[in-house]
Amino acid sequence: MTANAIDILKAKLDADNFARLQRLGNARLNAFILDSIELCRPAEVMILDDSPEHVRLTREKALETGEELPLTAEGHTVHWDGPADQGRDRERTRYLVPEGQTLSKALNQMERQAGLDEVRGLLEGAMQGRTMIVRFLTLGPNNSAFSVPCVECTDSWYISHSLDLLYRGGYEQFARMGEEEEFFAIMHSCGKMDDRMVSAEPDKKRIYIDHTTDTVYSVNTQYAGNTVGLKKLALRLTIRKADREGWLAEHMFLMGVKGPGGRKTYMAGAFPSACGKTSTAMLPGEEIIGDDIAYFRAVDGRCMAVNAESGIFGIIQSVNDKDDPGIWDVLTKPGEVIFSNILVNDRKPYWLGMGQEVPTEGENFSGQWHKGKTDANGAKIPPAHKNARYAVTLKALATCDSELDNPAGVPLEVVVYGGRDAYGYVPVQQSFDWDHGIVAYGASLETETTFAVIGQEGQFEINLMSIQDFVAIPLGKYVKNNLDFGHKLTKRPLVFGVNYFLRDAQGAFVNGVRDKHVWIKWMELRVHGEAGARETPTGMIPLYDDLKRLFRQTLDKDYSREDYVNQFSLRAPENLAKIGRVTEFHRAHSEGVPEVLFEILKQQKARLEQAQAKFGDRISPECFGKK
Ligand code: GTP
Ligand code: SPV
Ligand code: MN
Repeated sequence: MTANAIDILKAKLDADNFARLQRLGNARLNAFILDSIELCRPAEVMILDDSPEHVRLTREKALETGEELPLTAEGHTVHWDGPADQGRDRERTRYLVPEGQTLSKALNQMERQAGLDEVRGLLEGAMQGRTMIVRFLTLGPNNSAFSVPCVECTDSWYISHSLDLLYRGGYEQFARMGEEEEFFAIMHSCGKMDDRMVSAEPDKKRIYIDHTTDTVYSVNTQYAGNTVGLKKLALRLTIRKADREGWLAEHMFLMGVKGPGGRKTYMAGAFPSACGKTSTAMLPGEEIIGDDIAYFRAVDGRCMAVNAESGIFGIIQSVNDKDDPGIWDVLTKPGEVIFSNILVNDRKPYWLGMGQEVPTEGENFSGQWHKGKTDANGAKIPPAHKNARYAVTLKALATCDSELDNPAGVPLEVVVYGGRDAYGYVPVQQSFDWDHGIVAYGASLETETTFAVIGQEGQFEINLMSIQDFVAIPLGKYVKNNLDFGHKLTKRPLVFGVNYFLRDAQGAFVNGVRDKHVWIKWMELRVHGEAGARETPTGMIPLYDDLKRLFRQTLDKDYSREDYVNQFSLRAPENLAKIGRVTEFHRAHSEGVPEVLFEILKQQKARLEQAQAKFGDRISPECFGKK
């Protein structure tokens, strides 16, 4: 088939579309597109380049088909996903592995051929009566060692529109590149849709990833995390590519933090879904490069970082003008925004925690909604979904960093790990060195599950480096790659652990949502040797005087010594129990993990036991010496 795919395509495409494809001259690409056409049987095929006309066409078609509805503000639209399609679907996302292979015990996987038969069976004829749209994009900046070309065939104009907002156009990259260059291919169909243009057969939702051909299949779903293949689906392929090529692909934000004298220090941070990446990267006064996926390469002994994406698919719940003035502006003024799964009343968008009264009726993900409406199980349906989101291009934000598209990336000085850890770690601490940070904060990350993933909320689990769902190599190898990466660097980023979700004995959060700004300012000073620390068994914590000054400077707030003691006291039994769980997890799941991981955990345990013997279960930060 490969040899004459282009001839067969010539008969299936009109002259303009064929010319655009032929210009790319790529046999594997032609074979993939032909396969998509023959399998999904669309009524027509459109090969889009990144021209303004095609971008405009996509926007118009999304409205014309009803996949998006216009809102009052110019450029604003809303898209609905079905009630059973409101987040990433862990259960129905599977990694296909050839018989006899197993990638990682923690990864949701199945036998390749059975998976292909199943998902390709569901895709058969799935695009009948619709247009198949072919889009070319790149992950990472164009013209860069970081660029990963991707092609997505989809029958959704909403997905095509989202791709424009979230990624860099890649048609010219495909035209430039040689035939041997690797690219990722995504085949997606919404499947049968109802009259609200919502995928109607959620039971037949499947998202399968075939790493042997770098291909993703997605069907009977629309939620962007399951369908915009360049997000977490491609991340599972990128992690393997990075493993082969000696770099890192991470679930991390990337930002520039301002320091004294106008300097800027680049930081990246991994928090699980709905645990604060976007809200950190958008802190007022700082500059954002990315909020979800970052790539790192060692170049001349430095860690250079880029954002894989160029837009934001962000959680809208709790976005308000006080805490998030930057994105609030974008969401309330004319400009291109796709809202999803919010409440619409009188063609205006509303969401939970927006700091304004939300109407008692309107349209939401459940259809026509009124206060008190219940679902099939009798549970009250909220006005907007917790995982309602917005899609915007990063350049819409006034604080978008000018280095966003720099093919060389930015020099990284700080790596941060954090999760929803109600009882263990202090709000911020610095590791003793790279290995300690990777092990004690990254590989020990424990978190409560959230609404961003379909399933039960509030379950405690280990989610190493916040990326565990996507790690398509053995977990031990992934940890080793992170450890090794630091050793390739002559100037290693400092590693910090944060915990925005620590609770007191009554269950209340011990910090406010803006406090994170002080923590990152402290990290910035630590990079430049301008703040002190106390050495505790789990890491280096800030001095009260530095925080007091930073709370005043950054938030114009008082910071009392009581707050400091309450937030930064070491909870010895909780931390010891954590080490037990983490050690057990890695013994069971991290095949091939370097022995140094267990050694570092053992040393931390010994330090904790010693401190506990001397000071008791709950140890005031002031018991620990300054360093
Ligand atoms: P994904 O886009 O799913 O990868 O998530 P994210 O990590 O970018 O999460 P985001 O920053 O959008 O935060 C998600 C949720 O965490 C929101 O509902 C916020 O209100 C809440 N949140 C963020 N920061 C804090 C904080 O400092 N304290 C508390 N209690 N909640 C926070
Ligand atoms: C996440 O869940 O980590 C997200 C949103 O960033 S999704 O597109 O679903 O991956
Ligand atoms: Mn994410």
